[in-house]
Amino acid sequence: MSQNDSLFARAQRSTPGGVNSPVRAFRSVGGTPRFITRAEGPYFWDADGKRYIDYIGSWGPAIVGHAHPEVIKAVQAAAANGLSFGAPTEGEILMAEEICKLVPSIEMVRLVSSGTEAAMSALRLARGVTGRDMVIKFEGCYHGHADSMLVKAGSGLLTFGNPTSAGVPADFAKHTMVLDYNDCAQLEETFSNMGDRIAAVIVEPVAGNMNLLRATSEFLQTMRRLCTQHGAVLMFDEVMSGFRVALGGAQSLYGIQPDMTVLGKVIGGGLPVAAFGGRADMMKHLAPLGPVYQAGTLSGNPVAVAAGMSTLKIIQQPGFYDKLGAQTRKLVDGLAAAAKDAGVAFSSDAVGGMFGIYFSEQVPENYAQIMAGNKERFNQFFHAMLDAGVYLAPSAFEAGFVSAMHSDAVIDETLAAARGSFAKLAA
Ligand code: KE4
Repeated sequence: MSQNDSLFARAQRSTPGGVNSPVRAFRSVGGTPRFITRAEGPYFWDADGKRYIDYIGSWGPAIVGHAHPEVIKAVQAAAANGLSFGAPTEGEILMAEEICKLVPSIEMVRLVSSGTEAAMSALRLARGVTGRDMVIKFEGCYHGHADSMLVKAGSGLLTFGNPTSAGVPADFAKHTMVLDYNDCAQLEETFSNMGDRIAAVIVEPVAGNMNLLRATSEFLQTMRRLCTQHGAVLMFDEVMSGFRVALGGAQSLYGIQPDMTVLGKVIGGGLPVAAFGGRADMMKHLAPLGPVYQAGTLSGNPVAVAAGMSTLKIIQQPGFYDKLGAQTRKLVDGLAAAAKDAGVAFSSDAVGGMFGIYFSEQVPENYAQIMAGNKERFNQFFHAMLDAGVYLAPSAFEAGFVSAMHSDAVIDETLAAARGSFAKLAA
């Protein structure tokens, strides 16, 4: 029995499913999760001592590479001064100023400890600001596990939400409408039916939780126009795309200014920092200034902020995103070429440092096309790559992530493993 097997068996005795977040359990791909002992640069090692080229990067945070010396040094220095004070620190000011500088649509920002907390708080703020209850989200987008976000498309004309999770009362879901990603007509119709009841539209402007899916410019522009016209808050959930697809996030690529933005992952550099921010006139509704309550013991934690600030400094180095984008594009184009040579139906896409791989002829343009992909083929490819020392996201419905440490040699090693893996599929 491998160390991973014995650790997994033991973990399941004390933790539901043996994991602290469901996607880590390999339920979608089958097999035994790898228990990671350490990580460095583009690599991590499992409990059996096997090295992997890592393409999840903690689901986005490890953009400068694992255990970057500058980040580790910043964390060690901060930790030596104490771990948490429950009182304000200068570091939180520096982080807030940096976020406002890098994301111009954010005039004020509140730090929290997870993307879920950031999205949940931002939605409460939008409801408080507008005095309205309805929120629109899109099928396939994930905004954390707050009750009102665990909602799937309802039946019937108005697509009122139904819970996707046990434990979520129908009443908590009924104020969430779930529409189709990239469907402008449906958005227009919904706003014309009830625009004056909509508090916010929340969207992943580059989606990464159904696999990578790009929003069309028309989709986001329609959203922006309708929210302005009807007084609804346009909220970009850039927890994943923020500082990942570009320094200014997806909003800088599309040239669209949301009213609020949700951030996470990269701004913590691997430690728990997330944030929500936007127009100052909206943010001032937050306690202690205004009537919308929100709080957090570890919000703005000094050690986590040190990791985040160090990471934000590194990604602002000249050419960082040109290089990251080039490496990611080299990866996805190389994968497509290898699949073609093997005669496997496959496509791929990349936006900045995140990518999608699809076992379908064309790059999907909506949720239905993603769902039509060959999941079994993905699972076979996932395990063939895992055996070859390449760790992809353990689900056909997740995006992948490249770091600044994924050099040409690392990408070439990955593509060699892919050629062998595609050959196995074609056999
Ligand atoms: P957290 O609460 O997991 O920090 O963030 C929730 C969240 C919110 N918004 C977006 C766009 C996100 O991608 C996420 C979290 N992403 C997943 C990756 N599919 C985290 C991985 C996991 O759940 O373990």
